[in-house]
Amino acid sequence: MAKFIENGTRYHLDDPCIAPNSAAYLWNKKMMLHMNCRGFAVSQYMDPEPRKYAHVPNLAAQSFMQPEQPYFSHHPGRFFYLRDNQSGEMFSAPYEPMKVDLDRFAFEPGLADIRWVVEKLDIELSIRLNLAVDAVLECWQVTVKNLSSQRRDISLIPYFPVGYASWMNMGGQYDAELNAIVCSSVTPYQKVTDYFKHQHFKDLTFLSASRLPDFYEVSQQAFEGEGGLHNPSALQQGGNLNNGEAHYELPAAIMQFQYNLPANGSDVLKLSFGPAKDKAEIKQLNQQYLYADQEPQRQVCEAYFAQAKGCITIETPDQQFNHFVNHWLPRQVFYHGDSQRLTTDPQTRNYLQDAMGMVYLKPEACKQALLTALKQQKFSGEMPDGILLSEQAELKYINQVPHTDHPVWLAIVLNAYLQETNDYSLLQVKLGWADNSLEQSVFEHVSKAMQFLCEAKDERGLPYIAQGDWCDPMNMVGYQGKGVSGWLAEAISYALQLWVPICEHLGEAALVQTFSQHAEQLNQRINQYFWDGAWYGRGITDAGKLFGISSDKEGRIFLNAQSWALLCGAANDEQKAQMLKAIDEQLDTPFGVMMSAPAFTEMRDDVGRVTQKWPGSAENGSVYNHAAAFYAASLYASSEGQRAFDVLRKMLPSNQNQELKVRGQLPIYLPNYYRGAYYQYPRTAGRSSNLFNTGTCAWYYQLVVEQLFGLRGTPQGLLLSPQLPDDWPKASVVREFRGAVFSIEYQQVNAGRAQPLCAKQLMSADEAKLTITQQADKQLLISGFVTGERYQISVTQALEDKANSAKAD
Ligand code: CEZ
Repeated sequence: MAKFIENGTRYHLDDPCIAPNSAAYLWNKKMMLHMNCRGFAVSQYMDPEPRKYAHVPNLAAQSFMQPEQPYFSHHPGRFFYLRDNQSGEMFSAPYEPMKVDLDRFAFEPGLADIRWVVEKLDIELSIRLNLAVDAVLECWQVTVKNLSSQRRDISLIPYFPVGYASWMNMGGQYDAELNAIVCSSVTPYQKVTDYFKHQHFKDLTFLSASRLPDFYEVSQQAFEGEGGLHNPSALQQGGNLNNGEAHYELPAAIMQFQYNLPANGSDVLKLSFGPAKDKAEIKQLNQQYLYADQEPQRQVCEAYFAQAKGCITIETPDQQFNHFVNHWLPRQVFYHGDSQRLTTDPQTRNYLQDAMGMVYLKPEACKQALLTALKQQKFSGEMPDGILLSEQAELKYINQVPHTDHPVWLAIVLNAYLQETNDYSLLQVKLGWADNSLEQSVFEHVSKAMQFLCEAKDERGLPYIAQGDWCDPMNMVGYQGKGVSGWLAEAISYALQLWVPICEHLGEAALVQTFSQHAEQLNQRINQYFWDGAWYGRGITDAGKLFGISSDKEGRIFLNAQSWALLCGAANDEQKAQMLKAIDEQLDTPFGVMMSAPAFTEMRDDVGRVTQKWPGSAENGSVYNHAAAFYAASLYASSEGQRAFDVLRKMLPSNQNQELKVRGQLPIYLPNYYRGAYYQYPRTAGRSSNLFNTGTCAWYYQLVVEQLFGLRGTPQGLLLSPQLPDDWPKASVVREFRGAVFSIEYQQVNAGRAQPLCAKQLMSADEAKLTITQQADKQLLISGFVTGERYQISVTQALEDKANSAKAD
């Protein structure tokens, strides 16, 4: 049975066929590896742009990370053949390429490594993979164990295909001095200038071993022969590898190690796999990682992943949720915040939201990201489409397409930072602009961004969409310069409302006035132009057509337009009830809430590229988790805690085989989407993209901390306003906040309590006393705490009160 093990820090999947594409990921600041349970791998490293060192067998364009990554029999991977030399019987681990039915299979991704245990023919292979922390290098350790009571003569054959690196030059051979198979290539180019640009490229891919191989092969074709990867010719009839080389032939790093193991005997083999510029670099990497004592490296690696620790540890009746929130969610948040998704020009909205996640792990990282972003702001207040992270970086792909939402995220992220840290001094930090050296404060920068948003509007006072807003591929609503975004109107209103209290805090009365007024006007216009009777439309096209409305056959309703109407307060109670009903009826599914429905099945050229995506995939009506997280945020903001939790909870697959099968993903990360089009394409509905790049995790973390457990910072202290699901009688958390530690026990009681929410400090003799004051019905303020202290609080909430909150039927 699939489950969490080791106190939730590791997952265990016991069948490679339940969710064949399920995977785990490892990364360091220089590389990323997406490792599938059956052995297929997608890896890339930064140089400075993303590059590969193991390729598919034909030349593919370098591209950004793709959802629903397809694997095929010759897909790059890391595989181990095992042959009993007496009987000739073979199997491969982890499962591919032979796909032999195994006696035991365990795929066990941990926080800092990935492990497999495979058993067949009375041989056990334990495989462990981690990445070097400071190099582009995979460190493998394989333990071969004879489980039988007889001596065994066996061959272990690691097979690491390197693939088609270049049409100009590629090959490979065994290098005795390095004890490595070294494959070389020349990255193809045609412009002379590229020759110079490519000088630093790591065009070698190597596999070095801690032990001399008995035989090796570098030509994939020679290895495979007529038998194919399922039964390679080179290993048939007890044959051994031919010590062949690859001369402008597909290279693969294949070594054969002979073992003569006594009963219960075992042996350990270490391997390093990765790219290098030259032999000297391979030598150095071998010394540092392969031959050196592994313990210190292992500790460095664990220390790196240990930074992925958030500000809350939870204990609820939902064990799977606990493991996810305590370990895997902060890990994913940290991955985004620390690696910038392995891009050199992250989209501005992604960069800022990823930084928002870091607020709860390492606020300093968020601060630095904000400063980096603001230095690239234009003097007009406009934000660029992407943030350049190095001098050589350039805006690529989607960042060359104008989107109009970027400034919005500044207020959202800065607000989160201030709430958590109370570090208002950040607002006074001065910095220049992309096109003007005048140094102005962070406060002035963001106010200008808000001003810019207020001004980029048409004659109705609605914000232009240009070639997209949050929804990247919604590129033809306004490409002629007229179309507007309903969602953006709401998002601007919301951002302004977050910014106003900050202006107030700084005593900027004139700005308070301007921005509040603009937000109010926007809310009124949102109702005037976008309300369609039971929900809000998504935008108005260049030709003046409102879309995302009941008369549309496809794309009738868009979730974001509803969520943000709640967030910005444009919707009144009656509208809210109607919207929730429409969402329940048209968007909700067992796998989460879809982003729009019905999914487009044909191009709508006044909406754009989004309508050309496969119905139910990505932005075309999938359960797009980032949008679902916005929805959850809007539900919490309007006191719909139970619904909000249901939305969050549905983002995680359960451990049941049936569910793992449908989702095709383990509950160790949030994917950017699950297939939607629930009514149109029921067979594929729920299938995960298995893409772990997503703004969802930052929002999810924030919602858990600030809304679910209701522990949000204010200038005065810690605001307590939980919204626990009804079926949790008890829960407890440890929350680190501004240098103090709060252990909080929650209890939900049924009847007859006068107060909907009350809290008291549980004190030991030497403890300093907190002040807990009632703010509103369901809000208490905790103040008077001291840095470095620990406090215990007990919170009681009345359930009956919650039952009265609005619920659409
Ligand atoms: O990319 C994401 C973007 O990284 O799509 C989100 C957007 O808010 C994020 O900034 C919603 O549009 O077709 C495209 O260009 C898409 O934009 C995708 O690349 C999309 C993918 O789902 C990848 O994560």
